[in-house]
Amino acid sequence: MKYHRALLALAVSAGLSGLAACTPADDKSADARPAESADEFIARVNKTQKEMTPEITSAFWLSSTYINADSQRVAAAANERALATTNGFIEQAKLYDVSAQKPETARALTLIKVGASMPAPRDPAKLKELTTIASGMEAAYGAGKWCVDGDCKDIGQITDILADIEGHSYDQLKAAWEGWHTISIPMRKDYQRFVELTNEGAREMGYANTGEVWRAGYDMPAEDFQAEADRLWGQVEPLYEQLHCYVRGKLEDRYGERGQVDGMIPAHLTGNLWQQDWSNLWPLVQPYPDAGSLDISAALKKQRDALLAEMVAEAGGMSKLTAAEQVELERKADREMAVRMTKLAESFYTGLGMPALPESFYTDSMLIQPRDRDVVCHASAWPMNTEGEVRIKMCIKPTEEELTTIYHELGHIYYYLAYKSQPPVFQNGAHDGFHEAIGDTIVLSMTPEYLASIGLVDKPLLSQEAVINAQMRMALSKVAFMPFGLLIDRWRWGVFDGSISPENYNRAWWELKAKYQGVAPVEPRGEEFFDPGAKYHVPGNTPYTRYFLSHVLQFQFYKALCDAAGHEGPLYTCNFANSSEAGKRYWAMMERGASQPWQQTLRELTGGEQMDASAVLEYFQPLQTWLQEQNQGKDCGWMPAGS
Ligand code: X8Z
Ligand code: ZN
Repeated sequence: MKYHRALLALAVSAGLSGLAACTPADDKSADARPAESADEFIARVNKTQKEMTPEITSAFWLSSTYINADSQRVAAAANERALATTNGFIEQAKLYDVSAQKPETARALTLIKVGASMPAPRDPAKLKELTTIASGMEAAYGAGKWCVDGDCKDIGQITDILADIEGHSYDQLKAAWEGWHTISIPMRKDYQRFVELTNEGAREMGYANTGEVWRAGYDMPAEDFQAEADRLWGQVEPLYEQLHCYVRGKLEDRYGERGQVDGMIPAHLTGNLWQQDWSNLWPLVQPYPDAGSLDISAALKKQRDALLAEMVAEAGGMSKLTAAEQVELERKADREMAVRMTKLAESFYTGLGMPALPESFYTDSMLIQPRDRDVVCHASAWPMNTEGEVRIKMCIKPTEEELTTIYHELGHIYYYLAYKSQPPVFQNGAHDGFHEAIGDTIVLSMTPEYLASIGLVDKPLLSQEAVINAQMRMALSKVAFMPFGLLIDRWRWGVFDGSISPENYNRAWWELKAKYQGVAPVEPRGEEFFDPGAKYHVPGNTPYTRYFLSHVLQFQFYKALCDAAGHEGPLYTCNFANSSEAGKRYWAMMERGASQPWQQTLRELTGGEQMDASAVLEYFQPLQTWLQEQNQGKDCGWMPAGS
């Protein structure tokens, strides 16, 4: 995701620095008062941001879609300039008495001072070092390959192996999982230095460390934020434990003793490199195989192959084509399929009454993986300027996971479009979890009925068994994700505050994985590895608690939009597609951007001011009951390492 670093790089997000040893409140002496009034200052920040954003986003776009030394240099230099400008703004923002300003100005001043993802040191040499390391780590991740005897696989190929649990042996899955985790070994030193440098930036602006800066961006005291996240996790933890117990049982049925490690799930057996989404275990855990197919990936692959067959027939048949021409046609089919999937997602949004995507979205986005160069395949959505020029960058394949990721990315895109009339300082999510939740809320509306309406599954059966199937499908992606969404920043907060030292990077990582997720590697992962670096958001420096919050918020949004759409009946049956009332409410919320505290924005949509996971539990109530029955008599839970 780029909005935190690109769009708002200047004034809000990319890096913060400030008056050393001086907190925002204690520097209001007359001689420190700047020449500009606060209103003039904010006007200048907005103007600068509008002017500088296109150049920065272009530099970042190039470095993510053409990984080489030149693009890294250009991106690092652009980032350096942006961060230096930001640092100046932050210093100046601290000179104003926020309480003496009109509300809009006060809000803008507050936003400038909080929530940076990359607090940058003031020392120019260190700033340059920081941006060089940042560009280098992201590029190393994007270009990462696992090579055996000169045969190299990229993240897409490795992902495909792990996802296909039926088609690979236990040892093949293990080799692929370990293979990807070789790419981050060289990042360890850089990451350590990155932590030192951003911590210095954080301290210069009056925070204890980078983690505290991250926690300060939620319109509540930074010191209360961890407890808030813990409270939400406490609400869903029992549901997660039931899902864990059931899935582990299925793995033990399949793999015997090797299907668990001290009650934990082996890291290479969840169908996903990071164990964050278990959807690919569907063939193993599907509750009622005869209660209707939900195999969306198969339907998408079939469509893509049909497209190719059409193209081949048009060209006079396969025998008329050279090998090179065949490859070209395959690419064309891949691209057309990616466009088709994107338009499907777009049609959900336009069906709610939101605008069609601008033409440039389709001409300028990167939808499939290029063949001739390395790119960062990790999906992201980009506001290229402050006026609604938007793109996504993905390596789309015809799978269910990719389809839902498109819906997710378009959530970011429509948020950008909705708040583009706000001044640039307010062009952001109410908080970062809101940004992540927009598209996922739509994904919750992808019920079997909706999927049937777009021709991806057969008309669903209306049995209790079909309900449990549908619930399991959602839980494998949503519930399985939650502890993962929490633990990444538990690790980083510890790294930033020094409680996790470089000698313990990997040990601490696996302790947290054990504690929250109940997953474990089947062989020791010592400090010769740097496993956190094998997850994009660590080298990419994207804060991650946003995704945890999003997984709570999206159920609250969903419930509110279902109410708006006049839905009756159990929450999990709601599909608000084509409801203009739901669309209106959603858009009105999105238009606010960051112009007011998120609590107020949440109230306008849902009636409440608190994040609350009770909608998650309401949604999954049938599955939770079912899981409890299935797990009866089983020895659920696990023994985390070190306990
Ligand atoms: O990074 C993403 C999006 C871009 S903001 C593709 N997500 C997280 C991840 O992949 O780890 C979406 C779900 C969680
Ligand atoms: Zn996202």
